[in-house]
Amino acid sequence: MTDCLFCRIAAGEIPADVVHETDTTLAFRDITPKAPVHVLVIPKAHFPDVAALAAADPGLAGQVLASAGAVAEAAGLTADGYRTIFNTGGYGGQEVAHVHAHVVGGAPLGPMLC
Ligand code: DGP
Repeated sequence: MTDCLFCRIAAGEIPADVVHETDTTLAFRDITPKAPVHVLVIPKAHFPDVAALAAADPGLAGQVLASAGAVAEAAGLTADGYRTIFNTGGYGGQEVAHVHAHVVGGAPLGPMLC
């Protein structure tokens, strides 16, 4: 989708601080981090939210989760713990309608939401 911000990042049209990439997924630092480590993991293909992704392509949903785990491992988050969040829709606080996992950690998170 040419009008989708994260599709444009996946296509390399908009710069991002990429920390992990596979054939099907991309992980890059959030532009407004809410924690010392705050990375977004997306499928390169466009799906509006996690429910749509899981319904259409469960294998790709698993690849997004695996990439989130790889990001956490590479960032050194696994010993102390971290959070993986999928916001969905307006009440869920989703601002970008291209499914993305927030991987946040590096400090105690308490009740913080992305
Ligand atoms: P959500 O509210 O769950 O849709 O999260 C969207 C996140 O995307 C938000 O934390 C800020 C981040 N974001 C928005 N625009 C950009 C951008 O252009 N680049 C990067 N790296 N992150 C962005």
